[in-house]
Amino acid sequence: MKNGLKKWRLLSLFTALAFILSGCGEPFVSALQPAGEVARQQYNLMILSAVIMVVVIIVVAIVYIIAITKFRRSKIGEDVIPKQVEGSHTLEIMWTVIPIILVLVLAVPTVYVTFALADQAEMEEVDEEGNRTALVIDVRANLYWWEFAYPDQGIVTAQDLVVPTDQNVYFNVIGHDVKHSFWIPAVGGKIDTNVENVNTFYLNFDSEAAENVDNLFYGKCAELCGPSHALMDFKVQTMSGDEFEEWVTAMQEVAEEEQQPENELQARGQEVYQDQGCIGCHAVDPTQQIGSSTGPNLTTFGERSYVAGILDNRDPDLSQEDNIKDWIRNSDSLKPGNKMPVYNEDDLSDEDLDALTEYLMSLKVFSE
Ligand code: HEC
Ligand SMILES: [Cu+2]
Repeated sequence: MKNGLKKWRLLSLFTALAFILSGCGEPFVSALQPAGEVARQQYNLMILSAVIMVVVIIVVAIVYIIAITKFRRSKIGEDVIPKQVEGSHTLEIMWTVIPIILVLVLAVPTVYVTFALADQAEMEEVDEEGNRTALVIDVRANLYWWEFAYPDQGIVTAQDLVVPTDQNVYFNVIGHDVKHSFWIPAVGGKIDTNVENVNTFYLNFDSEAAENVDNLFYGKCAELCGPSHALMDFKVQTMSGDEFEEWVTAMQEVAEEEQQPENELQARGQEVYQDQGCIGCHAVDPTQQIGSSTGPNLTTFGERSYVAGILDNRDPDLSQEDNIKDWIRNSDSLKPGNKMPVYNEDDLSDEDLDALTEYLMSLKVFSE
């Protein structure tokens, strides 16, 4: 009975694990389906070390099984002492040399790739006019949202990182409040976003792999940072180099010519936005300095795939409109401990919420 119970427990543990791990296989968030050169090199290292470990385990298990079956007392007799191998030169050389070879096979590519991926010389390269040629993005992690600035382009966005495919993209990462970690599992990383220093690394996004996932990768905070750590998600929108240039231009144009409401409802929503003090924490100007507002920049909010990184706008059962209203009314229960106030019916009437939502959905720069 006791034995049966134990087995049953083990079985349920494996069942639960199988369920949990089956969530890891999605190509937009799986480190096991690398979607760029950096991820591929990291993946190869993982496979190499896993293979070496498995080979070692198999060899040791075989030797162990031989030892306990072949040399059983019941088999070879009570008083027999098998041949002793103490001091055997051949054996000692074997179990010294083989591990050294294995460690070298593991160490050489690991050190090589580590240094290659840490090489940021390209980040300093400039063209004849002295402009940096590589794309550099500043990342600032906040409890529990992400801000992305393009210093050479003079624009800022949040929650949805926008990047071109098939080129190296350099990241300077910092944390605003506590330590977080910037991780796009399918594309590489992770890297700590420290409060006291800037960390730098690069990634590249493969256009074919990006097409496979509808140009949307998932990013995560990978350092336990507070009650909503698991909800500190961001998304990565990928596009071709040319399209990216167009996106940058569109962003820069919005900065010069503010987004204007297109109808009465949106205009009413914009008023509500100002009256309610949303503007105190959220900019709708893409040229705001990184870190200058206490909430995500909303210039491209209408184009985001998710609200607050967690409510899927593409969900057929819930529209973007529902998600926005849900967030404004219940942000605290959706993301416990986040820094946005909750607006209930006393603060914000249903009519005002309708208008406000309409206005927020109209905040677009690229897709019309
Ligand atoms: C005290 C500052 C503050 C005020 C005031 C505030 N917010 Fe926020 N808001 C935040 C923060 C911080 C977040 C990010 C929350 C998170 O994801 O952890 C946020 C997130 C959001 C998001 C999701 C953004 C995204 O990119 O997905 C929306 C939409 C939003 N706020 C709308 C509003 C509206 C509308 C108002 C006014 C009625 C408002 N906020 C007032 C701080 C504020
Ligand atoms: Cu975190």
